Amino acid sequence: MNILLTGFEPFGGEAINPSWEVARALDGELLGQGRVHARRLPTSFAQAPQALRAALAELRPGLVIALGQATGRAEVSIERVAINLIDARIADNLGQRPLDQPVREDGPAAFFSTLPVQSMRDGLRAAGHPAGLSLTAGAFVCNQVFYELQHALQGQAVRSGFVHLPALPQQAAAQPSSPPSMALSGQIAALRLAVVLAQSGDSASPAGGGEGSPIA
Ligand code: PCA
Repeated sequence: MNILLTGFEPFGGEAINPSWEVARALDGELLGQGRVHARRLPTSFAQAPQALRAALAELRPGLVIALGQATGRAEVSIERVAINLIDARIADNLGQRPLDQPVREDGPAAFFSTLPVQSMRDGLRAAGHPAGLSLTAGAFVCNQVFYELQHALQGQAVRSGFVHLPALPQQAAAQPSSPPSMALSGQIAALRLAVVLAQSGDSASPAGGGEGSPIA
């Protein structure tokens, strides 16, 4: 089985993005039932969905976890819901700042993650990795990619979802407010385990969002 792990290029004037550093560190690893394939997505509303769809078509993955950076979060943040809204707080890497638009004109208001989000959180915490569930991936490029991912795979027995990562220590140190951070080695270890945890457990959320059956 192919496992697709995506990360984003740096954005917002920063030189590094932990999401891509984590994805590329795990590229090629055999984890659980599959092999990780890392792909870097542009932090661009115009380009990211196309790059995501190209990776899905190329790899036909059995599991997809998209990663992004969320400065200010203190834990590995497992997203539960993608919303049909783009409302950019800052410009993307092509200078675009769309406001109050749907991701897809014809799409539903939201999609749930089909990852086993609770058992991923519990397994990460039991192994000593700070982790939690989040009810919003924001309204920037990460949420757009999460929404497009769930839209592309709806009705398929492929688990998919999104995980936001804290800033790296050097990113936090460069900001006057010193937001929370997590070392890259800790982020990599947490995601290595998260990829394994995502392959077992029950993916059906109480609100109904998953296929419900573990990956064989
Ligand atoms: N984080 C941004 C986009 C790219 C990234 O890593 C977000 O949370 O939308």
